[in-house]
Amino acid sequence: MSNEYGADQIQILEGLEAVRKRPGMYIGSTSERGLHHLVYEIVDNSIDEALAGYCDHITVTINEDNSITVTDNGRGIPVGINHKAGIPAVEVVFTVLHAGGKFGGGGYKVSGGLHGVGASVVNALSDWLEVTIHSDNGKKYIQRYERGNVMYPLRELGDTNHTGTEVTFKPDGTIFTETLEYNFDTIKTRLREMAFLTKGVRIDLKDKRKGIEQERSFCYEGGIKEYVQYLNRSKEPLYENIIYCEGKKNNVYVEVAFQHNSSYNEGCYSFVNNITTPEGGTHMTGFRNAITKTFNDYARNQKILKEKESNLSGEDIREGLTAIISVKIEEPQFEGQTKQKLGNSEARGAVEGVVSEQLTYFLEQNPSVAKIICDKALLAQRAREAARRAKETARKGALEGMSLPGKLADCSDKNPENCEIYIVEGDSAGGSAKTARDRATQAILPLRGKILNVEKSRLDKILANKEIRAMITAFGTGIHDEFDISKLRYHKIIIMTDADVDGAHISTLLLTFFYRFMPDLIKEGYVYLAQPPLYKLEKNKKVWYAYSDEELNDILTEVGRDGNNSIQRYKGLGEMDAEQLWDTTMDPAKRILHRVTINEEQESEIDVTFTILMGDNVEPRREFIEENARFVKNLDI
Ligand code: TTJ
Repeated sequence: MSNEYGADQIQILEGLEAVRKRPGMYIGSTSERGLHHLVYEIVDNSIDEALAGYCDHITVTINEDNSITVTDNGRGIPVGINHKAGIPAVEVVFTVLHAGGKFGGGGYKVSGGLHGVGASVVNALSDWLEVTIHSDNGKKYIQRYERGNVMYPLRELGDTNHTGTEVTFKPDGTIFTETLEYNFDTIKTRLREMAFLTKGVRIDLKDKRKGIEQERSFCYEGGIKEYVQYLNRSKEPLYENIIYCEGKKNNVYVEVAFQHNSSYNEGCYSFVNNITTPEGGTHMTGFRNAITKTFNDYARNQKILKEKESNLSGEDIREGLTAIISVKIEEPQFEGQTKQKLGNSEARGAVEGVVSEQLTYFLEQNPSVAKIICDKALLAQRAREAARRAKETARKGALEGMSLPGKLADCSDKNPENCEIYIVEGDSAGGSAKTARDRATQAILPLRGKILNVEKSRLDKILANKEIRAMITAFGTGIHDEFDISKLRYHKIIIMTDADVDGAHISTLLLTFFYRFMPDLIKEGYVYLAQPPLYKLEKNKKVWYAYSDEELNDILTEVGRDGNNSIQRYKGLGEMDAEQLWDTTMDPAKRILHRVTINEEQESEIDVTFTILMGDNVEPRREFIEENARFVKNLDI
């Protein structure tokens, strides 16, 4: 098959009616997430052009009316007549389903996961869409569509002195009924990721909406090497080099970059054709196999590992490792329930081969870096031994059922679906909560003081911590590989802390622990934050509670601002008696709970969020807090 693909090579499939009838089938959902997928879908086309080597500048504009404009300086979508369809190729791209993605070999198309469905899907789900092409024949062309329908034949608009494509679309409000408003930060994060994954391409993002105008620009000559540097920006790298391997095997193009930092967490992220694969897959397996084998071989050869010592485990080598694994493959197969796992077996061999070969060479050339990594892994191995013993004790305890923590006031109902556990800051608030609770369904676990920061401790120390052990035994699920959601003893885990900065900090420490040790607890929606009131207002023996300044104002407006008002600002949960605590924060009929969720598409950002908020590195922390008005940005609280 030749690499020249023009007007004729587009296969023609279905009509757009099906897309409008069942939009979820094509873009996952019609929520805010689906709305944003429209943008990525269009940008993917320009990225493909960049990967083909013909485009190095892409702009994305959020217009005042929440329509989106994407431009690139590529070759321009072909305007010649497609002979199968008898219409210009560009019209096929926008009106025929599946036309955009599969040109049949000759290039790595971004296609898979939830997107890769093609520009016609975006067109079908838009109120209107306009495409302008600066063709290499020196002419400019335009066409407009409304809800997928052609408004007029492709129109020539005179001369042009450059090439490129410009698309503007306005999502259809009858399809996207939840929201039509774009989120600058969401798009920003995705475009930054795309820029890291496509080295050398400049992506500009502009928000033109009144009052919130802003601009960002991303361009990384170093590609995924710079991505690793970015992910480690708030950490302490163990060596200067970012190790980089690149090559092509089995028709799979492989790129890997990594660097260790002084933390104890692994942050490895994998991509296929620029699409994130949160569940990994064959490319990730190939990478892991390669580094495990290569480091063990090296450590044995250099006698860093003594004859009697057992091999370093993969986990030991990945302690504190930040890595990006990016493969480009012609026909990616996605597996798993959510299609987020790469299945192509040739990718395993390709990554394993490229990494083993080039890493072996790198270690020979850089013995001091090799030594640092081996030493870190050896320490990890020893700590893991100690942790295994601690875990064993913890697990035995849990199995024998004798070890529910002493401070836990358990509920009497034994059906987890009915049960909730309140994790409460401080013994005094814990006491009130124990008095206030519904004993049948609500358990209370008071925690003393600040809880251990799991970002800064090794496993053995974490598992020796009393508060941590109390939570693990109370939940019943176990941790890490042994985590078993079916053993969860409460279907609501509710963090209840003071409504101040310290309370927020404790909530973050707890969420960090959950995220690192029992991530599915958060991912499957079992974790909540309670919202205690900020104010109590009394007037003529009647009582109101306000959960925000705004609400207090509303209540004051309603009851009148006069001398009979007595307003109390709660400084902490401890200031409420049991009855008040029940009324305001614990009564299932009245309380406000916020479910904690994770956006899996942005997991690399969550990791950074935790590190910045928890770390000692003051500068990025201040920057982060200044840049993000909301508390923990990537946990949608
Ligand atoms: C196709 O083969 C001939 C040369 O150009 C190729 C092409 O289609 N390039 C291309 C498409 N560049 N940019 C696009 C594109 C850009 C946007 C914003 C939207 C869409 C659907 C395609």
